[in-house]
Order: sequence, then C-alpha cells, then structure tokens
Amino acid sequence: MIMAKIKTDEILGTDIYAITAEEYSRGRDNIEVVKEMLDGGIKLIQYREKKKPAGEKLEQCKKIRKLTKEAGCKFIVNDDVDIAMLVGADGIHVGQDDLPVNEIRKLVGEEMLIGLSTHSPKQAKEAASSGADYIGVGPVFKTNTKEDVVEPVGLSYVDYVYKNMDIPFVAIGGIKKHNIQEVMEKGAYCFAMVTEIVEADDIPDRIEKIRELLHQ
Ligand code: 3NM
Repeated sequence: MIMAKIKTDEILGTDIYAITAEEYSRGRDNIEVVKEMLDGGIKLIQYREKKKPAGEKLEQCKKIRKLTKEAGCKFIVNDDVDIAMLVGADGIHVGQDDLPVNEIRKLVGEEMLIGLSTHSPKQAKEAASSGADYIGVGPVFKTNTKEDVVEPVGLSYVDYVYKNMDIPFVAIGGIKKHNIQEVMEKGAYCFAMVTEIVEADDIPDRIEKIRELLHQ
C-alpha cells in the first residue's frame, strides 16, 4: 500500500537490491562484482556468501564497506551479525532459522537495519511485530541459488504483502529480466536478484536493461 511504498523507498529504494554470490560470478570475486554493480549505479548491495570462512568474509566485507560508502550505496550483510557490526554495515539480513530479530536488535542497536526473509503471510505478520525493518518476500519463482529453499510461493504472496502489510518489502527468488514486470504488477517496488546480476558478462549493461523495464 502507499505507506509501505513510501517506507520501502526510504529504507531500500525502489529499484534493484543486488546480492553477491561468488560461486555464480563466472570467475570474478565478490569485490570485482561489487565494483561492477556500483559502476551500474546500484544503491543497495547485500553480501551473501555461504561458502567462505569467516575471516575471508570479514576481509571482503571491509573492502566492500569502503567501496559502497564511497559510492553512496547501502551495504547489508547476510547472516553474520558480528561481521556486519565489525565493518559498520548499514544492515543485517537474516533468515527464519537465525537468531530472533529482537535479540539481534539488542546487539546492533537502533540504527542498523534488520531484514528478515519470510515465505508466508504468517511469517510476514510475525516479522512485522518482531521489529524487523523490512522483509524478504519469496521465493517468488523457482530458484537454484539458495540451498534448502522452500517451494516457490509465487506471485500470490507478493500480492498478499502488498495489499495487507505496512512493512517495507523486497521480492526475491528467481527474478529475471523476463519476469520482473509480473512481480512489479503485484505491487513490488524493490527487487532482489542474485544470479540475474552476478552471472551477467556485462553487469552494468544487465542492470541498465532491468532498469529500463522497471522505470518505463
Ligand atoms: N532468498 P536468485 S530466494 C537468497 O525466498 C534467496 O528468501 C530467497 O537467488 C527467499 O535471484 C533466494 O538467483 C535466492 O534466484 C535468490
């Protein structure tokens, strides 16, 4: 609804929420991919890296924090509250099996954004009362990027959140150039993508093509 759109715009922007994944990045490391995302004008990046040791993630996040700050881009760390705090990230994003939002809030304070992945109306309502700043809504379409991912909830869950919830949200899961407009038609304003961006040979060009669809 309109309040949610204003709040989403303030917190996340109404554009692309780009997420890293080195294993799908065609030989480029996360730093190189982030530089290309920033060249493409991305203003919201999440560091998501399931397969590296903590020390390596911390080193990458330190570099990405510097690059994103210089570019005026928000930086959110997936899963690792300690790394988010150590590098001064703008936000932390967690899943249903991670620490509860109210406990994370005690650690990170009021300033840091907390995002929570949700996969059903029940989880969305719980997230809103938990004090999360925004929610992930998905997986909208089938995706192979996330291990142990739940079955796609389809566009109907996006529609539900748009019509019934006031909390800022980002649609996620299998979103590509060819289907993003369907998601937009259900009321989404912010679109999280992993493979559609990181797998592209020319990331700034891919971003531009997606933006043409979002803002036409
Ligand atoms: N979270 P891609 S789906 C990280 O539904 C993630 O919460 C999801 O990757 C959720 O854009 C997903 O390559 C993977 O499909 C998204």
